[in-house]
Formats: sequence, C-alpha cells, structure tokens
Amino acid sequence: MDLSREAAVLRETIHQARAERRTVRSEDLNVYLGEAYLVQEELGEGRELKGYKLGLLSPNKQAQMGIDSPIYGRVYSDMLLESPVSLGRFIQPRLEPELAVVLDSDVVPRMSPEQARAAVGRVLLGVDFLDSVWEGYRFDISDVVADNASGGGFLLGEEPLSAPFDGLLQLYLDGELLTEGPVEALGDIGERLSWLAREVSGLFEEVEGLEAGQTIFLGSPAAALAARPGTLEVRGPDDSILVAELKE
Ligand code: 0L1
Ligand code: MG
Repeated sequence: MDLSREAAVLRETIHQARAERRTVRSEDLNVYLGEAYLVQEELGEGRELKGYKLGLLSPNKQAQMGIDSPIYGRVYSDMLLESPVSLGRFIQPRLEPELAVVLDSDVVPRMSPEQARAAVGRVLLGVDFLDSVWEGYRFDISDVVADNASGGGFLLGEEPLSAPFDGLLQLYLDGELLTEGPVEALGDIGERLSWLAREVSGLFEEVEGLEAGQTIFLGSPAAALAARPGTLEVRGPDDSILVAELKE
C-alpha cells in the first residue's frame, strides 16, 4: 500500500535520524495510527523478525497520548543483545525492567486469552533498552509507533520463571534501586497476547498472529530510566535475577 505524503516524510525522517544516530524534532505531521504501523513495518524491511514488544501499558500514559490500548513494536534479531552492552550503539537509551514470554505454539487471531496463555512456553526476565529518534522523547502517538515504539534493544534472562508471576520488577544500577513496579500492572498475559495477535493480523494480511518461537516483551510496570554505564541488575518474581554490564 502506498504511504501518504506525510507518512513518507515521517518514514524518511526516522530512517535518516537512525542512520546518522541523531535526534530530531517531531513535526506534527498528523499521520494516522494505522499508517504509522505501516511506516514501522517498512522501516524494518530486510531484518529478521524475532517477536514484538508491548509499550505504553499504563492507562495514564495512554490517556496522555490519546489512546486507550497499548502500542506494539517489532523485535528484530539484531536487537537481541548480550552482556556487555555498549550504550554507544544507541541514540538516547533508557532502561525498563520487563517480563518476556517465548511462545511454544502459534497464537492466531480470535484465540481466547486462555488459549493464548496455553501457547506460552517460557516466561523470562527482560530489559527493554528504549531508544528514540525524537528529541527528549517528545513525540505524538504516530511518531513513536512509526519509530518502532522506541525499540532499541533487549536483554533476556536465562532461567525460566515459575508461576505465580507476581511481586515487583526492580531495576538496579551499581547496587542502587532506580526504578520498580508491580508485575500485576502488566495485565493478564493471555489477554495481552490475544490482543497482539489480533492487532498484527488486522493490519498486515500476510501475518497470521504470533508464531511459535517468537519472543514477546510484555512491557514495563516501572518508569523508564536514562541508561548509563555500570552493572545492571533486574530482579523479579521467583527470586529471579538478570545481571549485565553496560559500557560507554
Ligand atoms: O516500551 C515502552 O513502554 C515505550 C513505548 C514508547 C514510549 C516511550 O518511548 O516512552
Ligand atoms: Mg518497554
């Protein structure tokens, strides 16, 4: 499908800013949300899709952005990182503690939340390295969706977590607790997955929901925090811990 002139400008703006690793000011192009997702997809052309991320989970943040559901971005193979992580690869990185699921079987549109939940293989700790081309993270909803929901990179924990998935998700840097939030704020995993399967299929005819093997980052219940070098620890349910080194 051809993009409108405004959406094509948005795509080029993001493409250039990412290529030159610099920020840019939002221009109020008034691209509608569906087209912003098309821009997101076009900007990922040629990269290997490994899953999705959910963002803007909190109803307060959604209301500020004029939406009433989360957004999603795409997770490509080059975004799955390992320690040590060099922060120099990003433009203006921020960190969020998250949970992620790896799917054992497909989640097709119209599956019930219970069926979607049954498709979950492993639940893992994760870190979302947000990165945005938009100066100071000032954007409208279409800007941020087109820019892959500020998707920069991700870390995944190694040990699968056991239910119940409750308590806190906490992020420490050099031993200092910097941000945290309740796992409960992530919402029901089955509902999130069945929603996401419907959304990706509704917009892209060639996509039949979510596929076995894909990793879905479920979003964060904690405020994002500017990244800096140091020892990163994420602590979560079941005494789980993910440790990584962040370098300049
Ligand atoms: O992962 C997220 O929840 C962030 C989505 C985009 C909004 C932002 O960059 O803060
Ligand atoms: Mg996130």
